[in-house]
Amino acid sequence: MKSVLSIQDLSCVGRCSLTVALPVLSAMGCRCSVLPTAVLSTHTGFPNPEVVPLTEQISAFHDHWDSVGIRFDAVTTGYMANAAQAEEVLPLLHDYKAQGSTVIVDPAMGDHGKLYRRLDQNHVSAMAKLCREADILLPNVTEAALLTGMPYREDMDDACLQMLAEVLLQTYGAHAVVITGVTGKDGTIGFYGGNDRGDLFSYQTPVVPRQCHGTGDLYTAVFTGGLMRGLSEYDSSVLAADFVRRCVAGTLEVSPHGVDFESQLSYLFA
Ligand code: PXL
Repeated sequence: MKSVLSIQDLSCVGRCSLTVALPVLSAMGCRCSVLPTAVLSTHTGFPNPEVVPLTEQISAFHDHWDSVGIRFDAVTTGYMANAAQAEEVLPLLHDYKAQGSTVIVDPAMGDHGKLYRRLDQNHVSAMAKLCREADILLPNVTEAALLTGMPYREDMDDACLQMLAEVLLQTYGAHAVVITGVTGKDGTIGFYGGNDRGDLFSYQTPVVPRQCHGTGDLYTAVFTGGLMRGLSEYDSSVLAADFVRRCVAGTLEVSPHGVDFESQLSYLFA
């Protein structure tokens, strides 16, 4: 059984980050371990959450796992509560990568052209350092723009997306980059990606016109599960995009509680 470590916050209410990664990766047959970098009463889409950062615990947990010889096939990162957390996660990614783990970084820090609440430019710089450790980078269009300094546009054409993907590959040195949440022409949504072998790839599926919270976290979890099954980056991305679409379509009420993925989990079983 493949083992995955998911490093991100535990938002107690609101279906994102670890409360999505854990059930999805379990459904996909992975042994999923977690490193909660912070505990929040809700994600930051709700007003005024209570936030308990666990910044000092990050290296302590890592040291303990090291001392008892714990290893992971893949290590994934997502939202960090502040820039200091990303700095703390950096040596951990470096070590696990050196031990042969596949490092997947979702630089979760914004959407629709804006940073999430409570985050600032320091956060972007700290996340950029994490991205340098990534084997695979999974930004959405907003994050790709923030990480490259290129202007954000809702409707990027293929030439623009190709440039974004190539600049990300060159700047961060990942083996593959998949830009998610790419809006296509005629009501479609999908991804645009590339890898260090020079392949470029994209995929579009009819959009379900609802803005749901936590879809990026869902995407990263399914993508990781796909990769652990031995699927290519492209096939893992298609699996993730189709699954997110299915969940959004099945979500009856758009709310900060995210998408109703639970009733769809059986589609991820082997
Ligand atoms: O889904 C991204 C995410 C994760 N965790 C927390 C968030 C957000 C987005 O707002 O606030 C705490």
